[in-house]
Amino acid sequence: MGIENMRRILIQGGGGKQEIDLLDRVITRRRFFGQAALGYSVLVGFGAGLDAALKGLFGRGLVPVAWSSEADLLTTKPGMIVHNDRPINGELPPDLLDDSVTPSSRHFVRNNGIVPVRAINKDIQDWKLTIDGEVNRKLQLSIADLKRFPSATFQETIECGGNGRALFRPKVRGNQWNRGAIASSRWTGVRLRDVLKEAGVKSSAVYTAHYGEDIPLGKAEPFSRGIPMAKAMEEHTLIAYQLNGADVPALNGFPVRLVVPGWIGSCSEKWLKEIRLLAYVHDSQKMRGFSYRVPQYPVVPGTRPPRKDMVIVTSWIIKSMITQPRPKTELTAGDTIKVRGHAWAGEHKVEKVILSTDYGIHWYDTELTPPKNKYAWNDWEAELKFSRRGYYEIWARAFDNRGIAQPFRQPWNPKGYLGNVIHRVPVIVSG
Ligand SMILES: Nc1nc2c(c(=O)[nH]1)N[C@H]1C(S)=C(S)[C@@H](COP(=O)(O)O)O[C@H]1N2
Ligand SMILES: [Mo]
Repeated sequence: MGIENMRRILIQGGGGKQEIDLLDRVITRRRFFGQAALGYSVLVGFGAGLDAALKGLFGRGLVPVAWSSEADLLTTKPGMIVHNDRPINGELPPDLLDDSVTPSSRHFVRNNGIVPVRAINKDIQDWKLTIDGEVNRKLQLSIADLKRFPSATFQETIECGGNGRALFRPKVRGNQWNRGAIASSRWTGVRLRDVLKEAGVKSSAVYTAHYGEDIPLGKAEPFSRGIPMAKAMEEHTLIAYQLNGADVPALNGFPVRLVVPGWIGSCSEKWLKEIRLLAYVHDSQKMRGFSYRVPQYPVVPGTRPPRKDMVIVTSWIIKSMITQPRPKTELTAGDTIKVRGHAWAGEHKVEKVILSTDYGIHWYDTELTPPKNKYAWNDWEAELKFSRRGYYEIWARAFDNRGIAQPFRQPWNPKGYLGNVIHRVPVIVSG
């Protein structure tokens, strides 16, 4: 196995040459508008029809990034390792995720489509959230309507279901997330359950379906997933309008997104515009087949079971990360260093995190700080003394309150979900 935490700056443009030519032309037009009359008001003037107009002009999948200045948003995420810029996907290296509360600029980005113009322009005019389906009263809520419900603020961990995919062997297709497609930030909003109660949940409702305003690419359906009613009614499940006390960043779902903490990130719909209650388990493209599903039983690595044996992924599982020291830190024999990181366990509690520097022969305890609330990650730290020269790997292994621990080798599934193999950080000690 190779050494982890290699920083990869990989910008894979979404399209080929013709598309770039098209984008160049569009960039020119955007610059023109930007200079002529402050891009903001001009774009607002286009109104809600802009996305539709762009689709009509360029066809699905050819919505020009540059027109909507989506690419400019990358500057709001300094230090992000960009895996893909169309759609934008990027993670932060573990050493930049050292804070107890992840700063907004370091909240990873996982997009399936193009960021809505509304989010780029911070335009909440005409924004409405629709609640419909198996409810007694359909609701259409403006931001002001939403803010009339009691507000709640929690530190909530969102982690992409594919975080850790890069560590699967054999390799699995998809964004090659290493460890940084996770954040534990403070989200403010209203409880989904309060809004659903206002609409009146019919006894027939079993599942939610979420819809956002982003523009799908290629032949994809609009990105839509859902959760069972019990999770929807859980007190930490939020319709959020603030991240760390400020507007939700454009890339993370402005103006409003769902936050379904502890569960794979795809449940947390960004740029939210509709929640529909269903009398059946949601069956959109991203709910079916192999999407966000794992086999019911371990499969031979590299093979796929029949579709009927795939089950929907819900909660994350026990996992930890080392945020200090950085990989390949150079030390001198006799040095004592602080080792720190986080641990989290989806719907469960973190019991302990232990460290080894000799491939698991000896283990050391760490000091675990309790999470600020359910679904916040735990911080942990320890001091390690390196007495003798040599090459060491710091291994961190977390256990949940049921005694379930992180594996030493990554169990395999066809789409590379729920990767939670132990984190190993190499250090070099000179004599
Ligand atoms: N509308 C919409 N919501 C979405 C997505 C998306 O592409 N479109 N991506 C989902 C996935 S797969 C993840 S992991 C999280 C990522 O949230 P973040 O980009 O704010 O970190 O958003 C989810 N919500
Ligand atoms: Mo995700």
